[in-house]
Amino acid sequence: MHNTENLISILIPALNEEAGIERTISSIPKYKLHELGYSLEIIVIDGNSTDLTREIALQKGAQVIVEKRRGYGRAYKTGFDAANGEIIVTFDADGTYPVELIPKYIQWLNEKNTDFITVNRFSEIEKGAMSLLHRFGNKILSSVMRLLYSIDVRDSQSGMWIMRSSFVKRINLKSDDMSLSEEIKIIAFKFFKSLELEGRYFKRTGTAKLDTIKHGWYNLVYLFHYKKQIKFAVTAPPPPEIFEIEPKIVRKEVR
Ligand SMILES: Nc1nc2c(ncn2[C@@H]2O[C@H](COP(=O)(O)OP(=O)(O)OP(=O)(O)O)[C@@H](O)[C@H]2O)c(=O)[nH]1
Ligand SMILES: [Mg+2]
Repeated sequence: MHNTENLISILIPALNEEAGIERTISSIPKYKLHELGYSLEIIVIDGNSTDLTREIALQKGAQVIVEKRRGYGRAYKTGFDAANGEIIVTFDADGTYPVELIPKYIQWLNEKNTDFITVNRFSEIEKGAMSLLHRFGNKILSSVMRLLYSIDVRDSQSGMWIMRSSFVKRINLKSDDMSLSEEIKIIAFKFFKSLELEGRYFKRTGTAKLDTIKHGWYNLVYLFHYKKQIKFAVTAPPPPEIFEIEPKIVRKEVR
């Protein structure tokens, strides 16, 4: 990963999302972001889909990386390694997240000098976008996360994040599964300057990859398990550049 100024990397994990990938990529406000002085790279991390996801993504101008190893978290770790932008934005390939708000979120990232922003889906949920069970499970996971880690996050499972590459370079992510979503927030809110902003959540296009009970339980257990891992979450900051070190002036008495 090298760092390119004014480049935004948009990362979209996708597993059999032929129904939603086109709309998701089309809804990215490319012109608005260009007006603000940014260029874009759109990277779809495809989990070896058996439908037309890859073909549609390429047609829409995205780069496609095939990550055969299963898992949402695995896909993101591969995507982070490939991203070249100084800002990284993530969301699902199913049309659920408020992609049209990216310029606003980037403004916040810059004005508040923030490392990581997560979007709260609960601020406005379209009818039918989240089942009662799903809502209940999300609330429990978020409450447990707040209690265990003393961080103020309402939506622990949101998958839309806006962050700096300098943040991504300094963190060690463990999870290969859906629990990567809570892990990245724990690290961001405990050790970096982070914000949770109002968002929206729309009804999904295509079929869910999430098994509510299985992933819900796994993510709950992960919150407890991660307590022992958190000490490995952040790597030391890079050493200061040589020119930042104050030169020592040694005076020799001249007789
Ligand atoms: N590459 C890759 N992508 C995945 C994998 N599992 C899920 N995804 C993608 O990750 C995103 C999140 O999965 P979803 O099924 O939408 O999970 P969710 O958002 O919690 O559930 P919904 O509210 O039903 O959308 C989607 O874009 C999926 O296609 C995987 O194993 N590999
Ligand atoms: Mg989704």
